[in-house]
Amino acid sequence: MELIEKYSEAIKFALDGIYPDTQGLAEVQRYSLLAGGKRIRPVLALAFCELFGGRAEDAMAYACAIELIHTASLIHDDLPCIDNDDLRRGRPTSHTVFGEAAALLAADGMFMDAFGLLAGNSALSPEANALAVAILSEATGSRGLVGGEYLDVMGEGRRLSLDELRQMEEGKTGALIRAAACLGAVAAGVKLGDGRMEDAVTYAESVGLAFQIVDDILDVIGTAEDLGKNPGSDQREEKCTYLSFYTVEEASALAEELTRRAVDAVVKYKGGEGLAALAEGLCYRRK
Ligand code: GRG
Repeated sequence: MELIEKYSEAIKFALDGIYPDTQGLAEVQRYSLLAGGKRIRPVLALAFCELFGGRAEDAMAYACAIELIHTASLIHDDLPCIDNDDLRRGRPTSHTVFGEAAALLAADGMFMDAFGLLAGNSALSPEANALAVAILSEATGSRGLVGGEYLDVMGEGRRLSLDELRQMEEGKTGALIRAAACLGAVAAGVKLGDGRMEDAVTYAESVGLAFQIVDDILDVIGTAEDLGKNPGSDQREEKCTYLSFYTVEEASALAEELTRRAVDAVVKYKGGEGLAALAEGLCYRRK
């Protein structure tokens, strides 16, 4: 996954500068934000910006904003009132180290700081920043990440239909991946309705769904060492996943088909092979 290698140092450097203090609330935020993770969402933002002729550094504030929201959502997800997990990104979860109140507030701060980064991106126009805020707000709020998570929590122990599962996953996982690609396009000056935006959306929706299917598979066949979190949580929490509808083989074939769709959306662009390889790498990942 060369694209991850290409951008990860610059992303790490930029994330490191967001909370420069090493004490108090900033210490709690840095603990999770700098714990690693694959950085797929910020990589997508930077890569789509470059694919469409923009400069990656102009999209960096957008890329960091998405990673802030993603990390905040993981902190909340691990809390006792939601998934009650004690391992994340290969480390004890935030609330097990700092306590529930500190973890909750650290994530709340990151959630709001993300929008400040978007609105204050001096590399881009106020119009681009306003569009970025609208896109990320939609992806994060009640019709996106938070709405999907609500359906997930409420669906525990209940058999969902395939449509309900798709709706939940589109919010929980797909929305932020889609927003990452769209914000990269916005940073390159691409407007809504432009064919390039549609290709970014096709790529991201296909990758997002394939990503979640593979996530469900890894939760069954992966190891804590590879994943950096405890596998088997879906079964423990009686969650409905794609493996409630498909065998591992069928689910893998579906993820491969979606990946082909994603590849088709970007290979027609000069430089699109990096994003194509990323889609394939994510489909065959082990963590
Ligand atoms: C506070 C913004 C905010 C949201 C609260 C708790 C919640 C609502 C949402 C949680 C949604 C959730 C846990 C979705 C899971 C998405 C997913 C597949 C995560 C794993 O992503 P990776 O593999 O993780 O990219 P790394 O660690 O590599 O970044």
